[in-house]
Parts: sequence; structure tokens; C-alpha cells
Amino acid sequence: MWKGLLVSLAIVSCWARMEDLKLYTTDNPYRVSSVINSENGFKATLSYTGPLIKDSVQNLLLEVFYLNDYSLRVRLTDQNNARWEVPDIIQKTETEAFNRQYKVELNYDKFGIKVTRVANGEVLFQVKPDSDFQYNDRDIIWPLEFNEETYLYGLGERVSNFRLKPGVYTLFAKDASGPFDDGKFPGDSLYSSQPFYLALKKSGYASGGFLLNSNAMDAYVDVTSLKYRTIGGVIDFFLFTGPEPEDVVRQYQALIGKPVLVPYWSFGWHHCRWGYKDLDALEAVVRNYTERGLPLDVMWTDIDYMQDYLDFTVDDSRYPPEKLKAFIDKLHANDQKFIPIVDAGVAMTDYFGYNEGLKRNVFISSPNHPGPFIGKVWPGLAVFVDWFNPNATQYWHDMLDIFHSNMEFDGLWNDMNEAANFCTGECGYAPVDLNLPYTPGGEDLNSRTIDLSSTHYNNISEYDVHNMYGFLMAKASASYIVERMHKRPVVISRSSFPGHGKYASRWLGDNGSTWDWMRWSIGSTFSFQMFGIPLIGSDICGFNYNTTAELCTRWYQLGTLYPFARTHNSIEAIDQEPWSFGDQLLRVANKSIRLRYSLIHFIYSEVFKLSLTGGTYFKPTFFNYPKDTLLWETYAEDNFMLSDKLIVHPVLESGVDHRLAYFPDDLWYNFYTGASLQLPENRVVDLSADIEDPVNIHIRGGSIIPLADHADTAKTIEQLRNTPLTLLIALDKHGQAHGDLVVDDGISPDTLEKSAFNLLRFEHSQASNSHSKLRIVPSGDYTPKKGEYESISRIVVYGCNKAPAGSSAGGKVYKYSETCLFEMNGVRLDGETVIDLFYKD
Ligand code: MIG
Repeated sequence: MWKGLLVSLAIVSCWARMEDLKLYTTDNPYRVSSVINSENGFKATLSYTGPLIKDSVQNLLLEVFYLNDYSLRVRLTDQNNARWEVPDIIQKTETEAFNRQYKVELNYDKFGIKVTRVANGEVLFQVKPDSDFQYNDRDIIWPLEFNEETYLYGLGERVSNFRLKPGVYTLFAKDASGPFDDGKFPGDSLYSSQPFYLALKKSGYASGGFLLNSNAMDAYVDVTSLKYRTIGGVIDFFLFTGPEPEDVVRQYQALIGKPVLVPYWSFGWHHCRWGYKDLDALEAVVRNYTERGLPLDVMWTDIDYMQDYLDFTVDDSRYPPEKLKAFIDKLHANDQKFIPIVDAGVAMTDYFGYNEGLKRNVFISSPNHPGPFIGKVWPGLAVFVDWFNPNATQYWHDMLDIFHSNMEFDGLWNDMNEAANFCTGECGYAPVDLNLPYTPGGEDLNSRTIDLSSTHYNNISEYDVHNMYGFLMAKASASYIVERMHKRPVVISRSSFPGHGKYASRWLGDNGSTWDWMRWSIGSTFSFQMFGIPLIGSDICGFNYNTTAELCTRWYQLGTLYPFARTHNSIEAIDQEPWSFGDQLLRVANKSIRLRYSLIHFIYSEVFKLSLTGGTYFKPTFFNYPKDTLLWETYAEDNFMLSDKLIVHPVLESGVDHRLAYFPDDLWYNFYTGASLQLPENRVVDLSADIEDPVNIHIRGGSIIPLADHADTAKTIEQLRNTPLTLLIALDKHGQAHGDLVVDDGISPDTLEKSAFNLLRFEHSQASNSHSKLRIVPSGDYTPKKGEYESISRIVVYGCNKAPAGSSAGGKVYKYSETCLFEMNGVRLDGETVIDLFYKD
């Protein structure tokens, strides 16, 4: 019996009637009682009435909170005993709903809950009274039914199609390199647990859900349903009503925290490889970049630099301190940055990192003996920081201080933080038998990680918090950069958990140098955009196995458009530096990096805005066209959009010089030439894609994009802060267009709190047949330094079918087929400005 709580006030009185109705037997043994309604939700007790199962929680407290008009929280906790709950992730939520977009109904007999969308009555999810809902101590099932075909996305981390096909997906952080996950039983684990999903129905309406739970779990995806099965914690479930995919993502990120503001330089070009065995090798790479006229923003170093793989140490013989200092000083003098790796495992050997941690008692405790848990990683035996210990962050910061005094890094790379362990459980001991009623992923959960029976501060069990290790390590690393270096954090971590993006970033881990892996990187990038980690990308040219000239060349064309653009390579693979395969790769790499450079203000501005509003930057095209069902699957992952302005169709296969490209119904211009695209009826266009040509990009009519002048000669993106801008205006069919530019110092950590940025809004509209106006509306409090973002050099108009006559800024005008060019006499970008553009009638 479904009963709407909105209309029901006399809830408690219904209960008597329910008493008589315990007739049908279902798999769900919980019965509802004591419902108490309140303005912002309701509470009830669920009592277990099933057969005697020793693990079943007897009395559950159900709490439903109407967080706001679009978000709902459903909590189920043990009324009698405390259970593990994930701390400190959820941001303060309003709990104020005036115009709720959802309706909640509770089934009064057997427990059941149904949430529908007010706008069209569709079921957002329901837990049916006859479902296999179950709440046993170490085996909880939260079965969501969607009632009609529903496409599901998210539920990371994995390498898979963006849309999750029916199957089982495991959420348990693990150092596993792929393979491609098609949902076959038992599920596969990867570096992170991200229990958020996006659901899309044929109506074109999207919703989302998030299970706040850090235990190992499986997610069973089916055509019309999703079932979470977790081995502990509580059910703390959040629903987001959208209705568009981008709305769902924003609602989710408002809950877990919007992305941290990262520095301008982090959008530059990053170079990395494992196996540069000494400082000479690093120097040679930087020299090669300079000598070959290639831009380089950030140089990285992998574990090679460490002394015996000891965290916070530098091998003095191979990286002599004075030469190393000079090397980093020179990078900094050239506006370049330096990022070293720091691994999770602290070597268990007589040195300051280990001794100091022992003294402060900040390591995870062994289940087998007094003292720290002992695993094995690169340095040999190793121990692991217990991030729940209140002294852990201070310890970590103090160690990083020592490290920073030897190697003046600008950002940090956190690896092996799932946490990875070369032993299964504790080295030298048999893993403690978990004796689980159900094992997510089907394989012993102690395999190659910290024994789940190990303990943290306050007796917190590794069993409950395993999935949070990487997130907490990255958070502590990020707070070092903010608190002790007073800069915005760049922490590129391998593992993550919901809330990670509020502090740190990610790369996609060990991929392979294959065409498949390059293609899969697109869907994985989409997923992390939803998870709230915009600064993300995969190893360009591929990590494992040998790349080829052609693959690497195509990967530059794609990868230089990732939000985070870094080439990285395994120690075992052949060289893949941009000069390793002859002139063609070198030329294309250079052109591709410089294309990114020309877009740098657009990239920075769009990602910056996500820290204000949440949302995605590098996104599936259907996020902008949610009703176009062909984009959901057929054309889901062979193209992407940058914000809502650029669509990209990269080449993802070998041996071709053109590709078919599907376009959603809109006005599109070739980004490079301004030629408007003539769409056939099926809107599939055969685009030429010679390997020497820049990647196919089209700009949507209605967009304004600021382009950096001198991108073709700059050595770093830092230089492009001080060059003029060209405004690219692509007209929609009404002659309108708009876009944004964020101007700030690009580095201060407190920019948002101080509102020390200027968000310039460009608005183009038609005043008459022969006259249009470009309005530049600034908002915010940043005063540019001299020369910074000073002026507009040119305005280029795509879709301009008249001859230009002049502008209020003076300067010459030109007409090239469908485009017009207005030279500006250094229009300044500081105050509110209107530029008039005139055309011959
Ligand atoms: O066990 O530091 O994913 O990027 O180059 C391998 C060496 C350890 C794994 C990382 C990879 C890195 C490598 N690391």
C-alpha cells in the first residue's frame, strides 16, 4: 500500500490498520512502524520480522530528509548499535525545500519507498516491498528499481564503456591495471570507489544517486534496476532529480564539495616518464624541449629520484643536491614547474620518515602483532600512515617540509595509494580470514592490499575505510601545499573517493599504448568530470607496452585537449618523447600543444567556473543535447564537448585520413576556418582528418571564445597571461553569442573567499542590420597587474554574411568568405565596455 506522505498527516493512525495486514510473505522482512512526519522529511522504525538470521539488524531507523527542491536523503541506520559511517564528506546542506521536484511515498506494511518526479510522474527510484532489500551486519542490499529502461553511468572506478552495460561492477580500491570491464561476474576493481550514478531515461530526463558508504561493494546494473550490495557501514543514500545530466552533476557536487581551484599553470603541458635514472636524463629532456622549440610547463620525476625508494629522500649520487637545486631554480626562472612522485608506503627502515612516524605513532596497526602493519612496496617492507590519527597530517606535513627543502616541488604526485601492497595482507602472515557472507569482486579482499583486519586510530577498522586511503592521502598532501606553501594545490593522485575533487586531482592510472586504451580514455574522463575531479587525463601515448609513431601522434591530438595533459611512459617501454619518432610526431606534438595554448584562457575560465557552480568541462555531447538519443550510445564516446561551446571529433583508429562525425542539431562552424557546416539529414559528416591536420573541432553558433595571441611562439602558458586576446564570436541564427573569461592571479589559494577574480562576460547582439554590439561586463574584484590580460587585439566573427565596415575601436576590417575580422586598437579589458561593430548594409 503506497501512501503519499505529503497528503497524509494522520500517519501514526494508519499503523493500526497495517498491523492486520502482515499477510504476504516477501523477501523483505522489515515492517514499518512509528512514522513521524516533519516539515523536512519523516522518520520511521523498521522492525525485522523475518526468519532468524543472526546477522540481521533488528531495528532500523529510517530517516528521510528533503534537502532541497532537487535533493533527497534516505538514511537507514541501526537503532540499537552504532555502525561505521563515513565522516566529513557531506557539505552543509540547506534542508530547505519550497518547491520539491520529487514526491516520496512509503509503503506501510513491508518496507518500501518510492520516489517519483513531480513533473511527469516517472519513478526516480523505488525499493519495492517485495524486493531483496536486506540489512545484515556485513551484507546490505539496497535495490533500486527504475520501472523502465534506464541508462546508467558512473559507479567507478573502471575502464569500461561510459554507459554501464548490465552486469556487476565492483567498488573496491585496487592497484589493478584494467582490463576492460564489461560487467562480467565477478566484478573488477580499480583504483577508486565512486558510488555515484547518473540515470537517463528515454524521456530524456536524468536523475542521479549516491550511496555514501566506504565499504567494499558491488553494483549490479540491469536494464531497469541497480542494486548496491555492500559489506558494511550504513545506507545513506542521496537522490538528485536533475532534470538534465548537467543539473544532476551540479546537485551531486553541491553535496560532496565543488572542485578545488587549481593554479593556471596546471593547465599547461606536462612531461613525465618512469626511468629517467639521473638528473642528467631530466636535464636532457628539458633541453630537448627548448632546443626543438616545444613548449613545456611542468617537468615531473617518478620514483627514480628516491634513495632506495624511501619517501621524502633524494638519491644524492644520481641527483646531486646542488645540481638539482640549480635545475629546479632554472625551471622556476623560466616559469616552469616541477612535480615529484610520493608513494603511500613508508619504508620500514631506520630513517627519519619511519622513525618519526613510529615516535608519533601515526601508522596503521597490525592485526597480527603489536606495532604497525607491515606490507611491501617499492622500498621493500613498508608501513602506512593512518590518516584517521589526528597527528597524521602534521607528521605528513613535517616530512614534506624536509622533502621540500631538498627538492623544491610545486605540486605532488601520489601513487600506490589504494593502498597497494605487494603482499596479500601482512607480509609474513596469512591474511586474516574475513569469513564474509558475500565478497564483492569475488576475490579475497586482502589480496595485494593492507589486511582489512588492521586497525586505525580509535579502533576504526581498515575493513570499513580501505576505500578512503588515497583520498585522505591526497587531502593531506593538498593541505600541505595550501597551508605551508600558500599556493593552490596540484595533487595528482591515483586513488580517490567522493569528495576528492574538493582538495585534489587525478590521472587515470596505468593505461596501455593501444588504440583501445586511447578510445577508453574519453569515457573515463567523462566519469571523473561527474565525480567532481575536473583536472583529469590519461597518460598520453600510453604507459604500458610500446607505443607507435602513429598512435602517439593521434594521442597528442586528443590528449592535448584533456583537462590535464601529460605524457607518461613505463620504464619498460620504448622511448616516446615527442622527438623519439622523427619529424612528423614532433611537428604534430608542437602544433597540438600550441592549439591547447591558444585555448588556454577558455580552458582555464571554464574549469574555474566549475569551482563556483559545479558541473563538467570535458563532457559527453549528450550532456548538452540530452534529448538526442543517438548521442547516448551510438555516438557517445567517439566525440566530446568542451563546455557547451566546442565539439571535438578525434581520430581513434589507425590508418585513416578522414572520419565520420555525427553532429547534434545546431549551427556549427569549423573552428579553424569559420566555414559553416552543412548537415545532411542524418547529420553524419565525413570529415577529412589527415594526420598532419589539427584535430577536428567545431564551434557551436552562439559561442564566444577568448583565444590567446602568440600561442604559436610562447614557451610556457605563463607567457600567455601577458599577450593580447582575440575574441572568436560564432553567431547563432539570431546574430547572438556569449562567452566568459576569468581573470585572476592564477595561483592564490584564497581567490574564491576573497572574490579576487574578475569574471568577464562577453555578450554579442544585433542592434540593426548593419550594426551589432559586443558588451563586456566585468564582475569581481581582481585588479590585473600591468600587462596582464590587457587588451583585445582582434574580433573574428564566424557566420558573418555581410561586409564589415568598421568598429568603434577603429582599426582595419577584413572579410574572408563567411568570416569577418575587426582589428581593435588595443581595447582594454578592465572596465565595462561596449564595442560597436558596423557592417555595410
Ligand atoms: O608499481 O612509480 O601508476 O604511473 O610510473 C608501479 C612507478 C608504480 C605506478 C603508476 C605509474 C608509475 C609507476 N607506479
